[in-house]
Amino acid sequence: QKWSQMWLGYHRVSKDNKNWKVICNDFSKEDRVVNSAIAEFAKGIKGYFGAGITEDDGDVYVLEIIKDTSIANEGYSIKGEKSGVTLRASDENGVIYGVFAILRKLGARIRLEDICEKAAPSNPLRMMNHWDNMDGSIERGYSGESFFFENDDMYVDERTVDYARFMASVGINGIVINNVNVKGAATYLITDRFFDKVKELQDIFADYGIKLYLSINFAAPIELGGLEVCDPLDEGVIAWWQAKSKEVFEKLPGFGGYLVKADSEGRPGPFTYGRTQADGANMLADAVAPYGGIIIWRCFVYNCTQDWRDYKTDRARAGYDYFKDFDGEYHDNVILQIKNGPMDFQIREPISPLLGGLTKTNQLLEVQIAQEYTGHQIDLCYLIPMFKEVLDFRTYCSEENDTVADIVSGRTMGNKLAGMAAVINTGNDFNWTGNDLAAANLYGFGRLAYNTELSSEEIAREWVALTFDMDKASEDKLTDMLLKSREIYEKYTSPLGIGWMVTPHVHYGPSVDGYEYSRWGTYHRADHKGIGVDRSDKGTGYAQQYYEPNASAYNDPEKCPEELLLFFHHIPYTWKLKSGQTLIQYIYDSHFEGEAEAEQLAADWNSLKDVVDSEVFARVAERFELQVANAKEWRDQVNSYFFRKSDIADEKGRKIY
Ligand code: BDP
Repeated sequence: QKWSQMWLGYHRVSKDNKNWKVICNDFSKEDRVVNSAIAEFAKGIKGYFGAGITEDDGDVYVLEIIKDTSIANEGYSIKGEKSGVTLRASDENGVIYGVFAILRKLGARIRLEDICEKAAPSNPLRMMNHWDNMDGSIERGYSGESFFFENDDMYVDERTVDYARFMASVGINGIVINNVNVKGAATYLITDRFFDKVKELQDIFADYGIKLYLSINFAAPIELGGLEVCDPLDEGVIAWWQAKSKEVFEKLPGFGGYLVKADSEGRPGPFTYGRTQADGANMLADAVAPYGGIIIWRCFVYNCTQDWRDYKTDRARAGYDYFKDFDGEYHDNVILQIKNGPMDFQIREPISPLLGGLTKTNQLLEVQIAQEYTGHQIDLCYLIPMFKEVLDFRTYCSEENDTVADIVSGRTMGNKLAGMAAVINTGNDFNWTGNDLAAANLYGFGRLAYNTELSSEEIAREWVALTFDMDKASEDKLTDMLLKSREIYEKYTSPLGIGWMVTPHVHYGPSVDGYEYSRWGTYHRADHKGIGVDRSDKGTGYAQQYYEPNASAYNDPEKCPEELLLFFHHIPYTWKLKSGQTLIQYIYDSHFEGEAEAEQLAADWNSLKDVVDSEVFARVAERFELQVANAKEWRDQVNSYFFRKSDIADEKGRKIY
């Protein structure tokens, strides 16, 4: 094996090796996606049963694929009986997703006659964003190098095909292959220098029903076109993007569109010319509209050179402040991509007030499964429970259908351009995700984006059952470890929503004041009396960006959800929490507990030694050792820091340095 097959390992589940016949009604077996689906089915039954696909009748099982236009786009219905399974779908993606659904059931040892499922995607767009650079490095990558790029060049191989299989197996239908920070050679991805190679990759994706997208450089008219400016209202610039887009869509038929990070962290954008984000997005949108393309415009726009002395400037406000006023002005083929929180992928943040704050604009929720701030795929941190919280959040943007899930599925506004995107956690490591257990986030994001109703536990159970070949009790144990892991990570890192306190730039391990006196807008404002950022109406006013009753709840420390208390308020160490603990005691207790629970996770993993493949076991065990060391560091630095600031002793008399 050259690389892990993750959840598509198809380990043997039964001795019943009777062959299968595949019958296709109204779908052509020659269709590229249907063809991939059948090839996958063949792989699956070979692994699960040692069976094959046959043209013969006789004593065989039958997989019958039927075109049924009453089924929703990309949806499927699967129904089994003793003699085989019938799969109904209205389009090719429905066929491949249906086949993967059958394989999931078979892998979970469900009997043919018990297979019965009807599904339709919750979200029209289900995307992965690679932060892969063309030199092969990956921004915030913790799993090796890029499997698309190397030495400013692009390559396509068997691994890319496996990657597309993995993505299709969980319902991903769009992939942005390059980093949002588009520099150097990546600017040339939309030129002849790379069209052929991009096309090759696009063809592989197309075999699995996936559209390819590219991040573009807003300054491309200057860098590629030799223009003086990239002002979105300049006629030369408009003409340049129109001609360029015509070329791109001609060279790459079926291409999805552009993802744009503008005016953010040093990237060029419309602000340079006194233009708005809407001006920038709409100009590009018009250039790709004739070809059915879309513009995914990121809302991660903030001042990254602000003054920490200024208590009124608040990075959390920026997205809303920059984008809200133009609600209704973004063109129909623009979709704004909004990070789940207002800051940046911390272990705990409130939900971005832009989600639902916009009521006339297409919205794509952005989450990060690359564990930038959540343990670098060293520490175990199953993120699906966090994503569920985001999706379930009631924004109060309308009387009904007001959750984030409603907004990004298109239910709230009845729009078609809606969905979810994740910054992906893959690389060319043997196991794809650095930590073998981090694949649960890769699998989980896709499953959740396809069906936001699935619970974190259902997803974890599926992933465990498909990935490992072990007894029920061990499956339960591993599932339980995954489900607890986010809370554990939160406990030993930053308390009650304050975030940051990480080693600057690297973002792994503690450094309580690491970002405190810097320009990034990421502060905890701890002093000898208390900690937290006042974002109420007496502070930065961020809480007022929400609808009622959220705004009032966040505004009042008595009503604010406690897990977000320090995000919204500056709180004295002696403040009594609902549990009766003081804030300082909570900081001590949670850090001691979190570290102890990290040790328990490591012990639980060790108890699975005999039921897990020895190489997987060793790889993961090594990570848990590092996690425990990391948890100790966090515990000791955070506790010591706040002990020294507050001069209040731990009630339980534990050792604080
Ligand atoms: C931050 C990362 C940075 C990314 C940026 C982004 O630290 O590397 O470029 O987000 O989302 O989390 O653009």
